[in-house]
Amino acid sequence: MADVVLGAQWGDEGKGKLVDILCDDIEVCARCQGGNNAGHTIVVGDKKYDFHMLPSGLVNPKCVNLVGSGVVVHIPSFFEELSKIEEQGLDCKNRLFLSSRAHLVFDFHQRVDKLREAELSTNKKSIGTTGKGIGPTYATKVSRSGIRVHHLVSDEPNSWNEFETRLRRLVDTRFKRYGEFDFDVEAEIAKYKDLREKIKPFVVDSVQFMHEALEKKKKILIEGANALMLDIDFGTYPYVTSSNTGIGGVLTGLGIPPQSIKNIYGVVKAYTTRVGEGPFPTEQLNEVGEKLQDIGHEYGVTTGRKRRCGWLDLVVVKYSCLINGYTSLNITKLDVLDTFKEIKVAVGYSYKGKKLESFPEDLYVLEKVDVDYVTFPGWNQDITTVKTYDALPENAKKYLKFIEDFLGVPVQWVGTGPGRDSMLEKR
Ligand code: 2SA
Ligand code: GDP
Ligand code: MG
Repeated sequence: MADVVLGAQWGDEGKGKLVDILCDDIEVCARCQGGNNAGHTIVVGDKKYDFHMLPSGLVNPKCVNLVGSGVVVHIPSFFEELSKIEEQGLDCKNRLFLSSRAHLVFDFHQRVDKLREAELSTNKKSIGTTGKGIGPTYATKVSRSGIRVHHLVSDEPNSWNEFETRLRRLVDTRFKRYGEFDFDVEAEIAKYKDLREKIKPFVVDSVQFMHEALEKKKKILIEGANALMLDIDFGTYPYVTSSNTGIGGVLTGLGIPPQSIKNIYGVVKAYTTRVGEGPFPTEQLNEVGEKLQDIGHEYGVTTGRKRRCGWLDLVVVKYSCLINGYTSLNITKLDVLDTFKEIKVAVGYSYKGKKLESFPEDLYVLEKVDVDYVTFPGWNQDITTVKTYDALPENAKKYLKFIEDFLGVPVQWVGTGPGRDSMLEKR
């Protein structure tokens, strides 16, 4: 059976930390979607690891890791990230694998990502992407002109010529669309001739890989990237990423049956953050937002951008629960609220004076909703040293109980600091 960790808001909830803690007991950790737009930080003692495309299970030396078929992979970044964590002391030999069906991100996809953003910015409509070529790669995938890992590594006769032809054709279509931007396709082809040999030992048929792991009853953990509100179908479209970041992406990105999934852990930050553009009803463009940003060190792991901050929005998280069916929750970064005298939580939206019954799909409406808040007294106490859930201040427990009751999903863990030890499990 497999357990799943998913982000319940707009990302950066602290998924990496939970994955790392769970991986203590896990044999296989798999990524199913996204690419190196993700940024999962793991703090172990005085070491800090930043994962982007590789699974966070690599921190546990006994855990085997898979980059699944739903992930889009920029191979130079794959090796860069691998070297970085190996330099930090992680031995990843023979325990990192890449799906042969994963689509490749090329440098031109990254160029196109930026060109498209520049084009949109003339109407003030840019998405605020990470510039990692994620959208353009999923676009080529869906338009059936993408290039997959097996196209690169195949030893079939003529396969290399086919790879070259595909790449030239793809770049040509982008030149036609955006004009001849500075990109040397022949140099890219030469680079991939080397990368082809280097990547081969990592490549597996991931359907077979996952099937065997399930059959051998291995303990599997699936690490979601980004979060539900960035889902291409259910997020705040078009201010989303280009993959299914919800539970659907777990199945389509790994090719496993739904019955193989046991627990679905939703990771919820005790407040809300968002990077990039798009509506954010509980955003606090004032000293509250600045305080959250400052105490929570809310900066993008991949781009270094400041994250926008606001109060916890339970309308968002409830919607996320409906879609992902979380079996339990990890409330993270509760310690960031330690010094707030009052803490607000959004519990409803109204539009033109009428309460909305469901999460609006229309951003025009979402941008204009009035938010109904419930206000809680703070606990004005440092909780980073608290060792058990029961020992949390009463006001903190009331806050957590309200979240649990509102969502109808149990809180299983509470994060009280960035380190591995700063996680309280409710028993
Ligand atoms: P993209 O690059 O096409 O996926 O961008 C589309 C939108 O998705 C958002 N997005 C993210 N939001 C939060 N965290 C992400 N990862 C990094 C992190 C972000 C960073 O962990 O901090 O470093 O800036 C992430 N990746 C994509 C993005 O902001 C766009 O709104
Ligand atoms: P992810 O993308 O969901 O894995 O989250 P990120 O790694 O992008 O951002 C979460 C940040 O918060 C990281 O810097 C974590 O080290 C940190 N973090 C995680 N949990 C906690 C917590 O409970 N308290 C505090 N103070 N920091 C945390
Ligand atoms: Mg992140």
